[in-house]
This record gives sequence, C-alpha cells and structure tokens, in this order.
Amino acid sequence: MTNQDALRVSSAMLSKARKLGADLVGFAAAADLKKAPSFTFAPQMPGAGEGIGTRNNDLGLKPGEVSWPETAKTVMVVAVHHPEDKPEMDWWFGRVDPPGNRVLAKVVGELCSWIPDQFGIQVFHLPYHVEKGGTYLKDAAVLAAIGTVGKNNLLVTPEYGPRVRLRALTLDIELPSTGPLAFDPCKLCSEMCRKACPQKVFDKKIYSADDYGQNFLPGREGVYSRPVCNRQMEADNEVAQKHLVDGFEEPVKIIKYCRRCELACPVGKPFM
Ligand code: B12
Ligand code: SF4
Ligand code: SF4
Repeated sequence: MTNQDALRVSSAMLSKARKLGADLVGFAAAADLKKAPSFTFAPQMPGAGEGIGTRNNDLGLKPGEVSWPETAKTVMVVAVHHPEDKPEMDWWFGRVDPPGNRVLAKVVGELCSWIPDQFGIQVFHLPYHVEKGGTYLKDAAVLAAIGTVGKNNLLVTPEYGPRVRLRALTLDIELPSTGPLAFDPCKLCSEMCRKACPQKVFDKKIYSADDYGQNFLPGREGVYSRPVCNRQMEADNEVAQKHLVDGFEEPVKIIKYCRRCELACPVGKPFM
C-alpha cells in the first residue's frame, strides 16, 4: 500500500469509528507501545501479575508480556465519554459489565468486522485485561494522541478530561501514529484529583525513578498506590445494594466504583 493509500485508509477508519459511537480515536505503533512505561514498569511492580485487578491467566503471560498477533503493527485506540451526569454508564449490575463498556465493546466489535471487509486488513480485538492478551490502555491512548497521563494516574483528554473509557484493536498494517500530544493541564492545577481521594492514595511516594530506571511512574511521580486504591473498590463492593432494574428478573446488586479522582478534575467539564 502506498503512503497516500495508508493515509486514506486511516482517515476512513477514524471517521467510521466516530460514526459507530467512538468519541475519540487514534493510532499508535505497536512496537512503540511495547516499550511504553507501563510495559517496562509492570514486570518490576511488587505483587504484579497476582491479586488486585488481575484475572486468571490461561496464556502464561508474565506482567509486561503480550500475545498480540505477530503481524500486528498498529494499535487503534477508541475512547467513549462517560459524563458525570450519566453515572450509570459506569455501574456494574451484579456480574454484568457497565453499559458504557458495552458501548465500547460494540464499537470495537463492529470495527473488527468492517475493517477486514472494507480493506482486507486483519484485525485483533484486544481483550480488556492485559494478562488475557490485551494492552495497557492508558499508554496506548497517550501514544495515539488521545490525551496525557495526569496526576490522578488517569488518561486526561483535552475534550472530556479523565471521564473516558478505553478499548483497542490491532491492525496488521503500518499507519502513521497520531501522537503523542503536547498537552499537560496538570502543570497549572492545584491537584483537585489527589485532594478528592478518600483513601489518600497519592499522599506518599512509593516508587522512585532511580529504583525503577524510568521517569514515568504510577501517578506520574510514583505516588499512586494500587493496593490502597483497591481498598476503596472493595469498600464500594461491600456497600452496594440490590435494586430491581429493567432487564433483570431479580433484584441485582449495583456496584458504583469510586471515581472521585476522575470527577474532581476540571479538564473537559462544561464551563458555566
Ligand atoms: C488493573 C486496573 C485497575 C486496578 C489497579 C490500577 C492500577 N493503575 O494499577 C484498580 C482496580 C485498583 C483500578 C482502579 C481504577 N481504575 Co482501572 N484499570 C485497570 C486495568 C485493567 C489495568 C491497569 C494497569 O495494570 N496498569 C499498569 C500499572 C503498572 O501502571 P499504572 O498504575 O497505570 O501506572 C502507569 C501509568 O501511569 C504510566 N504513565 C505515567 N506517566 C506516563 C506518561 C506517559 C507519556 C505514558 C505513555 C505513560 C505514563 O506509567 C505508569 C507505570 O510506570 C486498566 C485497563 C487496561 N487494560 O489498561 C483499567 C483502567 C486503567 N482503569 C480505569 C478506571 C476508570 C479506574 C478507576 C477510576 C475505577 C473505576 N471507577 O473504573 C480507578 C482509578 C485508579 C487510578 N487513579 O489510577 C480506566 C481509566 C480510564 C482513564 N481515563 O484513564 C481503565 C483504562 C479501564 C477502562 N475501562 O477504560 N484499575
Ligand atoms: S485535577 Fe488537575 S492535577 Fe489532577 S488530573 Fe486534573 S488537571 Fe491534572
Ligand atoms: S479511584 Fe478513588 S480511591 Fe482510587 S485513587 Fe481515585 S479517588 Fe482514590
């Protein structure tokens, strides 16, 4: 494929993703992503590959390892806005995943049929969990110019702040990367995200650049503690109540996981 054709194809894919319901979308080179900060940090992280946020791993992948198809050259990243006034997009209904996640899965699923039909390009729908063969989605989104990692350890986008959810697919064609962006709202900010955290997750520096051999660390400067944040997730699970909900025959437990570091961020909020 010529460079001109590749540019046409990438524009067509970006427009199609938006038509299908993506709010933001971009491309990252798969080779660059494999060297991104989460991939280099994960193998060194204490307790990595077990416990918090980790699913059973049938593929035998160690933290930081991937099993994407050999031919995967580009990662296409899709973001869907989760606005503050639609909190239900983020709720778990018992074991049923949040409605916003189902929108994302549908957009990526449809792209995975449309792209091969339209262009003969092979695709792979990346699983959500890294240990099931997925990718670290925030790093992918940074490299695809969708946003930057903020002081809340979340991807912060110029359009919606951190209030987005992410998914990705691989493509077996080289396309120009769309990122990264020169965007850093945290430089000007008084860290409302960190102050809003009920568990004081960001209060202590736990990882240093010298110890881990890299400057980009959890919470940017090595202050985000996964086990402490997860305590809040467990507490949210414990207080969840059962409700009768459309589409469910029996009352179902609605779990509303903490989003305070996300909702406190002023970036992308409507200006009143
Ligand atoms: C496991 C997991 C959890 C675990 C552990 C989180 C963790 N960060 O370790 C728990 C359950 C605690 C959790 C909590 C939350 N999660 Co979570 N989680 C994940 C998951 C599955 C993997 C994350 C992971 O293991 N990261 C790797 C670890 C090693 O790195 P890290 O802590 O993220 O730190 C790295 C980055 O900060 C990066 N970085 C720092 N600076 C820079 C700069 C550049 C240039 C780059 C490229 C990278 C970079 O480098 C660090 C490593 O050195 C992802 C989905 C996915 N497949 O990616 C969702 C995901 C990150 N979670 C998400 C969300 C929304 C949440 C919560 C708000 C809960 C909720 N209501 O959904 C909280 C927020 C916590 C926080 N402030 O970070 C969203 C984030 C969306 C966004 N806007 O960023 C994701 C992407 C899922 C999704 N549906 O889209 N999560
Ligand atoms: S609240 Fe401020 S410091 Fe925190 S992520 Fe948003 S812009 Fe950055
Ligand atoms: S999700 Fe809640 S507990 Fe975890 S870092 Fe954000 S505000 Fe703190």
